[in-house]
Amino acid sequence: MRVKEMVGGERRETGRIDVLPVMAGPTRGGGGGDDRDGRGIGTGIVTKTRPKTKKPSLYKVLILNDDYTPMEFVVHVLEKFFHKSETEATQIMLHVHHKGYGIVGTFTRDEAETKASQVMDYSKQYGHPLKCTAEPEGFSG
Ligand code: TYC
Repeated sequence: MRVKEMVGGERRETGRIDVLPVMAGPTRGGGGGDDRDGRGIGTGIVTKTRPKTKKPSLYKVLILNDDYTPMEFVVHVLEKFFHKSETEATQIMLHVHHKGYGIVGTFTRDEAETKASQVMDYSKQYGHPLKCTAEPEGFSG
């Protein structure tokens, strides 16, 4: 039975319900009556429902090289949107400058798409063509 489907949440419920037996001891007195099954009153099986959860799929955020965005601006973007230190931001920027692209971080789909849009909107505001994309983890083309 399908219960709930959420896109991009922290942890996604997949819809199946687990029924867990829970230990239950006698609830009254100490070994008094009988509930016709010989085990005494209050010894039935208690069940508890627990929705099965699944980790959300992850997305990589990449930045792409271009010939026009200033290096200092790329470093600034990595500090501002991805909380990189100046040293790490500079290393990532140089990697992208030489290799053409680089992974900046891994996020839920929603976070990754939001970061990519924020970076491109911000860069555009400053007149730079910096491109940033969100790709599913494991995607290689
Ligand atoms: N290639 C750019 C330059 O020489 C610098 C740059 C680095 C641009 C990384 C984009 O994602 C980028 N000014």
